[in-house]
Amino acid sequence: MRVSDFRSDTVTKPTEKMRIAMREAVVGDDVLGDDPTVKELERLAAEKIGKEAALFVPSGTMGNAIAVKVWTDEGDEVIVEEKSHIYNFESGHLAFISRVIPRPLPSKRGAYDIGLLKKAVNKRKDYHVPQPTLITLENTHNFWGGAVVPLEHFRAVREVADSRGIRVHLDGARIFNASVASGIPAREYARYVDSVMFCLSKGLGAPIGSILAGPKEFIEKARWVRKMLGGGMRQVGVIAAAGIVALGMIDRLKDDHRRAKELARGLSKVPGIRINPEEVETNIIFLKVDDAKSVVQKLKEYGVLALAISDEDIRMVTHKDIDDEDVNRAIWAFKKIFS
Ligand code: TLP
Repeated sequence: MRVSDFRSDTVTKPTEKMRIAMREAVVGDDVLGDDPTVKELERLAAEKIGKEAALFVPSGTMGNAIAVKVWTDEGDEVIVEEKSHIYNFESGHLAFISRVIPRPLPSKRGAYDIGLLKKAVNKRKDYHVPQPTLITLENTHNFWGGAVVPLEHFRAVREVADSRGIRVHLDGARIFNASVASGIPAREYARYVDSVMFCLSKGLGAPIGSILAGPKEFIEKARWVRKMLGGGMRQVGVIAAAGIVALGMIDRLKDDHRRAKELARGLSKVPGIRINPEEVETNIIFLKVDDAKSVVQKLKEYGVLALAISDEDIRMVTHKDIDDEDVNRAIWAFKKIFS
């Protein structure tokens, strides 16, 4: 039976072009600085995102963890959005690796209330009080259902950060989804942040790997921290080669967005499922049902995989290995379950 895997856009298999590129990649020892394929990927990635330099890292989590470590000192405060991945889903590296205190703030679909943000950064300079040195943003915002955080919000956050000399890091795991959905180049979003992490291994289809980008001096320190965390990889050009191919796959994200919308529209007509298709902006959809776990279990019997995120929330993600037939099969399976 064909399996339609909507659990995440991380599940994509490498394309034929990627496999050929991987096989033919010219490699060297990247820890010693001589893997030409990695260097090429880092050059292309920095150019694409409009930053001075870039570093290839094994995962998005490591990219975010390195950024926090480089920008902060132990005991600093880091402002995070309350539903953000960096705060909720990265095994607590803020505390474990950087020893900083996260300050979660609420948001509207990933955009902070600027009044609250100002209040949070305008801390009394008093040695009782942890001082914020970093603000984090996430675009698209995963647990706000792939919401696109508007560019004006980036400008506003930059202004607040500058008023206190605070850094801004963007978890841009899916920044190209935001870019394709809004028509705004990814580098425009990146302009307003000091550093950005984006994933090659999600909608762009690479099997492994993310990019951390920022000023040259930041990336030099990041390389140091990556090694400390055991993320120095040797002949990793074999993987970077797939990453180079992935950078050429940005345009196809629009197909994922169209399919997510179609899926959401189809599901919104099924009694028992609560979803607003108007809120679906990119490739992630969240739907509410009475018992998410049992629905996900039944879906599996129809060859449809989804994730139960809470007792009543199911997340489904479209990606390059999901086609129109998979979308139709998923709608059909839900109809069966709820009939
Ligand atoms: N997200 C994964 C899971 O961890 C939830 C997914 O399936 O969506 N930032 C954001 C916004 C992410 O969504 C993810 C992964 C990461 C960072 C971490 O990337 P990896 O998995 O490469 O460490």
